[in-house]
Amino acid sequence: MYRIGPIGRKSNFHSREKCLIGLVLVTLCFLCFGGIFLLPDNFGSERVLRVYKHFQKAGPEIFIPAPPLAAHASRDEDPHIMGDRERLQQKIRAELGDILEEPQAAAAAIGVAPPNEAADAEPVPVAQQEQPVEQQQPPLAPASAAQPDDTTSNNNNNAAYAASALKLPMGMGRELEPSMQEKRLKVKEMMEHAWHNYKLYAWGKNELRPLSQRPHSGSIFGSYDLGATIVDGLDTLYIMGLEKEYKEGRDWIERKFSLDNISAELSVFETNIRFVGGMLTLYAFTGDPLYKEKAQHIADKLLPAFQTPTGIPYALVNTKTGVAKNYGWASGGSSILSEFGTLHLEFAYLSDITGNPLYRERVQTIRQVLKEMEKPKGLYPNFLNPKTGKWGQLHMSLGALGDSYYEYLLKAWLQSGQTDEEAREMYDEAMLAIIDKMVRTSPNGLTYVSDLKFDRLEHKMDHLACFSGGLFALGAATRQSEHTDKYMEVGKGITNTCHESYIRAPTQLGPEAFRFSDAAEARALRSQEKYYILRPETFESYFVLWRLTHDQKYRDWGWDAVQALEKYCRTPHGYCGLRNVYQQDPQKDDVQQSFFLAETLKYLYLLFSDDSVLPLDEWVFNTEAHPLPIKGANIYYRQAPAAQPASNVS
Ligand code: DMJ
Repeated sequence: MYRIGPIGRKSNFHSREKCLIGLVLVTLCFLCFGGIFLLPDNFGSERVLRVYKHFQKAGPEIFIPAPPLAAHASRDEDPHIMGDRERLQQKIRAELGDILEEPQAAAAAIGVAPPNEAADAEPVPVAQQEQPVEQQQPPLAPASAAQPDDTTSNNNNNAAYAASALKLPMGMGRELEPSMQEKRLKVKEMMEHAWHNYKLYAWGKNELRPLSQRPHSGSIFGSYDLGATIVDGLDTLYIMGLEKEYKEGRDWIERKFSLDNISAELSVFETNIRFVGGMLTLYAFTGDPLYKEKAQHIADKLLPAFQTPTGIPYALVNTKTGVAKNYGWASGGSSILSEFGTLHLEFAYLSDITGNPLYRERVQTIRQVLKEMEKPKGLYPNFLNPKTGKWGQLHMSLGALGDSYYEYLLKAWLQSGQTDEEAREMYDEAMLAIIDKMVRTSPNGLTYVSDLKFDRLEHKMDHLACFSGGLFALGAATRQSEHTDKYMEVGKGITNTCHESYIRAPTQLGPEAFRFSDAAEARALRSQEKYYILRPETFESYFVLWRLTHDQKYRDWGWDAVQALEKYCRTPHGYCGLRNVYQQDPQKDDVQQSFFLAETLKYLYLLFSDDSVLPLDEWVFNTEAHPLPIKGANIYYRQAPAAQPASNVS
């Protein structure tokens, strides 16, 4: 590409001057125009303006009372719904006072707030949140007892309409015994520390370098201003009741977040789990249409990657040109199982809230390809060529390159309200093959899951595979079958082994990968496996096992980890990973990963919260720990009232 330099350019002072004058005039106009919008508070009565704004937001419902709720959502039957509505009504009463007496009375009489008003209502103040859960969040009925159609009927949108007016209360949770409350508050303080330093030194960039006190541009999202830490961390702020910080993040997303006009080569997988997943959770929590729009905007940018002969997407897509490709290093142009197999939850939910079936169709195609493929020994290799539809190298793993594919099989079934039987069957088949061919016990009785390369077991476990303790246990807890006990035994065993990998290091933090040999058990042997980058997987399993067993040891292990994070990873300006967990005084890596805010701190916080905070029979966590609602069991599912034709974006 050639550019004409200053010497070759014809000088033209007249047009430059004209440009300058034009610029000055445009700036002046802009200032006058802006002034008009800044002034209203100063003229006329503020009260009139407030009423005007409320009328604008509320729409016709403010005059026409909302229709009655579906039977199952009545005040008497569902105290969970009642609690939320009462809070919303209180909020509206406090805000509007005498101004809108009549419509409010009408809305209150039928037990529902005017929907648009409620959708825009401020979150419940943090001070009100630490109430006994009996008054706040009694659990909903399990999936089997729920009636999804009541909230999604096309003929009568009333229930869906009511659901969209609901907001998950911020910072919810039962009053805890003082020691647990203290632990929970400690994790919250860690989140504040991570967030405030990101805000101070890297706001709008993707991640923070705490030691250098500047943005981390080498992250997977590069130096583009995508605010990865904001989008990834926002639901954690919401759950913790960090209202001011949450609002800052929401505001940034509204004003700044867009993939238009940037030419970034994005990972389909990472963008999906962090950005689409993050936005979807925020939409479920708040009903704020901003998040639904953003989720769809991002997903649409990923769609060109699915244009392959098989429908298996490429790994990378350019947001401007739509050109997609795979990583050069991935087995002869293959796509990666853990990447193309970890889209299902987000795309299926996106179809349901937008009414556009396209997203679900895309992931269903992936499911069908995988279902019909012949599986060597019943296992899924990590690589699949999207053009030929053939497996690449026969490497199998529950760690890197494989992990979350298996996770999404179980979770797609859970998300569907346990109706997607195909997903559960595929999960059971895969996990039984893994137990048979890859799960092993060390001479000293530690259960681990090896990688399998062709016919050879590599007795090594990635830190990434530590999530599978929780996955096996969740599989056991959600269906009673002949495999239940085995799943639970393996789940507990793997979680115990991951804990061992932590406590065998002087830092009490686990390495990136650990091996089992005559020389060592649950220990990294190679220097490039000794780092810890603030990963969440072990804590994720502690959290799931705690919820399922209430065995105190999982909370104790989590608390030990909090102390280790504080001792070794905390710096005055955020949290860093470690280069070698086996050193007494390890060097820090100068990166505060966005998943530290999205996952690590969230799982630790939930570990010390009571079971009513995001109960596992109402929420399913995507692989980046963004909770998504379970269909039919969760009033925040917010399904769109009517299906629309497939968009032509593809
Ligand atoms: C996260 O981005 C997700 O959990 C992903 O599935 C794998 N690894 C990282 C955190 O370790």
